[in-house]
Amino acid sequence: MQKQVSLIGAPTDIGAGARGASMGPEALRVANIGPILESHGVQVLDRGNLAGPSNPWQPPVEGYRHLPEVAEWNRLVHDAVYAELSVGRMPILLGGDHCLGLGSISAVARHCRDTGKKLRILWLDAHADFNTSALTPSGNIHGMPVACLCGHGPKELIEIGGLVPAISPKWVRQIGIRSVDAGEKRFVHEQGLEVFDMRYIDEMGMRHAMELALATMDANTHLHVSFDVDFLDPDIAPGVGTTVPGGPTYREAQLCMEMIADTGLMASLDVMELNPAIDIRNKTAEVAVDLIESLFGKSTLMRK
Ligand code: 4U7
Ligand code: MN
Ligand code: MN
Ligand code: MN
Repeated sequence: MQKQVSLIGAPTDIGAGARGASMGPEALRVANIGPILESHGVQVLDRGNLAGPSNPWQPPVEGYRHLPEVAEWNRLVHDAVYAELSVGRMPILLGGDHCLGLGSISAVARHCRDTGKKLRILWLDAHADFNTSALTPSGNIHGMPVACLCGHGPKELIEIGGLVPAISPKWVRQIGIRSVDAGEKRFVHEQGLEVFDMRYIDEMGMRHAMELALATMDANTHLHVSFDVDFLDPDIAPGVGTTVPGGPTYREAQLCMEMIADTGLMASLDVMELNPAIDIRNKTAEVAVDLIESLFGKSTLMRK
């Protein structure tokens, strides 16, 4: 059966430290995400954009910037993602900043509970996004979604998917990590997240990292990919608010996406943190769409 995909735009930078990720969904559409996926035999429905609170651009309060607005946006994302999964469609969340990974993945976790699927999450990012209000150097909630999903965060965020914690840290595989705050690092180790950082990828290669990251999946696995565009090296993807040098090259990123495609298990996707205000002629949006094509099997020509 033809794969049925729904695009959900979440135009906000409510959890970020720089303005502009709110323009991400439109930039991905301008880069032709819909038609390009259709050219790979996917049926695409663009659900348009969610409409949440505007960004008041206030300083953090008790360790969180814009907590009520972040909660509201995440509720909207949760409901939209859950609705698509419930009717058998594959949601692609077009961010928006990465705080919304919380709403998206809490919906996916709930769907997996409904259907008895085993959830695995690939978190492609320069950052671990495992801060809490006590650990965060910025108060920006886009640095906290993984911790919130694992039950470490404020009530209004951790309860969004109905069950606390929404996920176990054991279900998460992080790839491309190269910027983790001091307290956050201790917490990542303590909670036992599986992290394939850039040092690991340098030494062992992307292929080996992905083989291990994908190893425990089986036919009953729902694979969720949360793609923070700052995962990529800033040379190929300058259009993000929090660039960190030394990320995966174009070829390494392609291999990562191709190996995910080969599993045939990806059932939901977030494309986050693209910031067109910082981009150069939509180059980062285009590279993101190019990599998403590979996630949908673009490069399998030689294998079939
Ligand atoms: B992203 C940071 F301090 N760790 O918490 C923080 F370096 O979704 C960055 O991965 C978080 O882009 C980046 O503010 C969040 C910082
Ligand atoms: Mn992130
Ligand atoms: Mn990041
Ligand atoms: Mn970022």
